[in-house]
Amino acid sequence: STTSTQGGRIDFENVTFAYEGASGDPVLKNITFTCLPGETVGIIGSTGSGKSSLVGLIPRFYDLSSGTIRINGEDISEINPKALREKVAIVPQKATLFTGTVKENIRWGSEDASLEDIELAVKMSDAYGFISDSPEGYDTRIGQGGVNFSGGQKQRLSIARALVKKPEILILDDSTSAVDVETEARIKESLKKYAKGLTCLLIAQRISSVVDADRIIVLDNGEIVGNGTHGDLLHNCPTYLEIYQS
Ligand code: DGT
Repeated sequence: STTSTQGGRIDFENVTFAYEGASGDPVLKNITFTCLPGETVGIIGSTGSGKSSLVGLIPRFYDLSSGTIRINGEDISEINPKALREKVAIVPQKATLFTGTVKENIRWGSEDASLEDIELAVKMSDAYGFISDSPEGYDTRIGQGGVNFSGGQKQRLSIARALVKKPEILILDDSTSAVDVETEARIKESLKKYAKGLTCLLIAQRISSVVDADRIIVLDNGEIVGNGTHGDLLHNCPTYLEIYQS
């Protein structure tokens, strides 16, 4: 069995964005790019370059100052919030788990997910091992703030929570920063295998997390300064080369 294989197309058209009340330059300037259904697109750039702000616009955490974002051709400002939530799953930088069981935490927001859906989601996020190692399995209680889980385990649980929704678009905002390189590779492998058509946006700090993406978008100070494969960017994007060599 697989999760949703219908990936979503994303189009940013001349998107400019400033936080409400903030003065100075907008955080994102004239952003234009497309992600095709099923593509994995990395987003890289220094701290404060606008990566989290950019992906936060897709589930409409914030309103654009100007420009348009489309999902499968439809302007996101015209998609009803519930439908948008079903299409786009975002795993934020800081995983937020609540006191409750593992199962409740994974099901949060997708209450009718079957045990089978949950099982597939935890397999894809590489959480199956530590959940089944625990005597209470899915009924293991998560303490306040998830104190009884490591940072990497919490990230894997929140990736499972996103996957169980069977989204068309999965956004991982630096969501594997606390897992080791082997685990990260396993998660990417199983996403490729089980969530074939899923469109993935992957914010990363380390280049190694995005080298094998179909494309990588490079942000610098709120602007796109590169958009291509790892090989392309090494040749034609000084900012990328700089991150690579740092
Ligand atoms: P990171 O996560 O440290 O790698 O940085 P990015 O690339 O994800 O950047 P981002 O989008 O968090 O921040 C871009 C700029 O926007 C930066 O100057 C900080 C500012 N900013 C971020 N969040 C907010 C917010 O909630 N309100 C205001 N006024 N400014 C914000």
